[in-house]
Amino acid sequence: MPLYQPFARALGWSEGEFETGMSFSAQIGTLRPDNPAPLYLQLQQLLRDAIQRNILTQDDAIPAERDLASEYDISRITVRKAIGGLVEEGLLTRRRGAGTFVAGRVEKSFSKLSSFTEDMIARGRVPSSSWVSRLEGTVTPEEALSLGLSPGAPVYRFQRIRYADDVPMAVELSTIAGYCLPSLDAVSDSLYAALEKAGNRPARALQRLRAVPFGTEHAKMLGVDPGHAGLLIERRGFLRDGRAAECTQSFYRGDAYDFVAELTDI
Ligand code: 16G
Repeated sequence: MPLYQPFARALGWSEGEFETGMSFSAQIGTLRPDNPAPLYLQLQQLLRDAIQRNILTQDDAIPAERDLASEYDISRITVRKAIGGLVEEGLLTRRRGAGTFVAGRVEKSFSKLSSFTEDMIARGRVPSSSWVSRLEGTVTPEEALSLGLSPGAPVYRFQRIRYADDVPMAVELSTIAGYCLPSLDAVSDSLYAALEKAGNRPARALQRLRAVPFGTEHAKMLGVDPGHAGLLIERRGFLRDGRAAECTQSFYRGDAYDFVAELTDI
């Protein structure tokens, strides 16, 4: 079997050397017969370690199910269970018609006023959402202060679980000033697309970020254990004329994101 390309790259080997090298199991390791752990967990651990040690890096392909099954001499069901678990964890991602790949962390710019949908598309991931709630109401005293609205002013509240390639990445709770959207139903896949259509997409935002352990409810929505590391980003978005449009709390999975910012000396 030709040398698995990502490993060859990690070793700094050239193209030609791919052809003569080791098998996938020789690179990421083999299952140990004396290990009492179930085989699927052992295979998961080998893949997890290889990702942590950068033997497998973002966008590297994982060999096909039948190839892994024959190489490790295990059933395809065992391979499927191992890979499925890592896909659920967000370490691997399935691309329809192309195979399974190392998902990598999402790099999110801290200096660009982008939406979740735009962030994911820019990284070749497929964004989607599921609705937790979608409500019309009037401002709470806290929202009135943070959005600069008068008591009794109408607002829309949207709570969504956000996915990338079907892996849950974040839970978001957005409060939008009533004058920014024509109706509750105006928002389908992307909130910013709906705001843009209404001519009310935020042009400026203030953000703050802090580390939070996920509580039971958010952990359940994101398929992680309670206490799992999370990042809470609060964004307050303003229209070009200075009026506040959005106040959103985004709870991101800490293991899925890297936040990057460009700093200059001016
Ligand atoms: C991002 C924004 C959030 C905004 C959402 C709109 C951060 C920290 N937060 O998650 O404030 O409401 O995108 O996304 O970037 P959408 O247009 O895909 O619904």
